[in-house]
Amino acid sequence: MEPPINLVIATRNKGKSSEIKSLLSGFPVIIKNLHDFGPIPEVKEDGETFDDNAYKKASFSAKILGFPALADDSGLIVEALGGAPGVHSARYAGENASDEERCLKLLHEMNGKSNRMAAFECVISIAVPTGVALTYEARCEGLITEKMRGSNGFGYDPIFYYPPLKKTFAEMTREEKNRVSHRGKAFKELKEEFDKIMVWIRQQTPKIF
Ligand code: ITT
Repeated sequence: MEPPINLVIATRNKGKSSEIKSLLSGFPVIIKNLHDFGPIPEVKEDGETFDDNAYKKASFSAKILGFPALADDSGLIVEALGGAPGVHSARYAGENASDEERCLKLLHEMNGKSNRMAAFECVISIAVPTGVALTYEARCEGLITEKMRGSNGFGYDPIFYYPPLKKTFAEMTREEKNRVSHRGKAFKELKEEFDKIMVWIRQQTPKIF
C-alpha cells in the first residue's frame, strides 16, 4: 500500500478548517495546517470568482511550502442583493469584523426584502508545488432568516435556513451540515475521485515521495 500523502489545508478560517478535517477523516492524508509552518505571507484574494481565489490560495501555498495544498473559497450569494456578498463574503463588514457583525450587516441589508433566496457556493482547489490544480465545486440553496438562529458552525450559518431540514446551518449538527452543505457536496465529489487524486499528486510531485 502507498504511504499517506501530506496535504496542507490552506485556510486561516478555523470554522472551515475544522469542517475540512472532519470531511477528510478516514482518508490517507497527513493533514498539515498553515500555522505548522510558522509565519508565512498571505495571498491576496483579489480574484473575481471563487474559482480564481481558490486556485490562488492553493497554488500559492503549495509553491511556497513545497507540499500539495487544498484551499476552499466560498461565500454567500443573496438574490435580492444582486449576488452580494459573493466573493466579498469574508470582508463584507470590513477587514476585522466578526462573524456576528457580518451576519448583522447582511440582516440589515435584507430589512423589508421579501425575496430571501440565497445560496452558498464553495470551490475546492487542490494544487501541487508546480502550480497545477484540480477543482471541485458545489452549491447549496436556502433562505436568509429574519434573525440569527443557532450557535453551531461559523460565518453566516446562523442566518442561512435550509428548508428541507427546517433548520439554519447553525442549528444543525456538523454531520447534518456536512451531508447537505456546499462544502459537504464538493468534498463528496472529491472523495469519490480520491484514488485518482492521490495518483495525480504522486505523478506531479515525484521528488517528495
Ligand atoms: P481563508 O481564505 O483563509 O480560507 P476566509 O474566511 O477568508 O478564510 P473565504 O475568503 O472563502 O474564507 O470567505 C468565505 C466567507 O464566507 C467567510 O466570511 C466565511 O465565514 C463565509 N462562509 C464560507 N463557508 C461558510 C459556511 O459553510 N457557513 C457559513 N459561512 C461560510
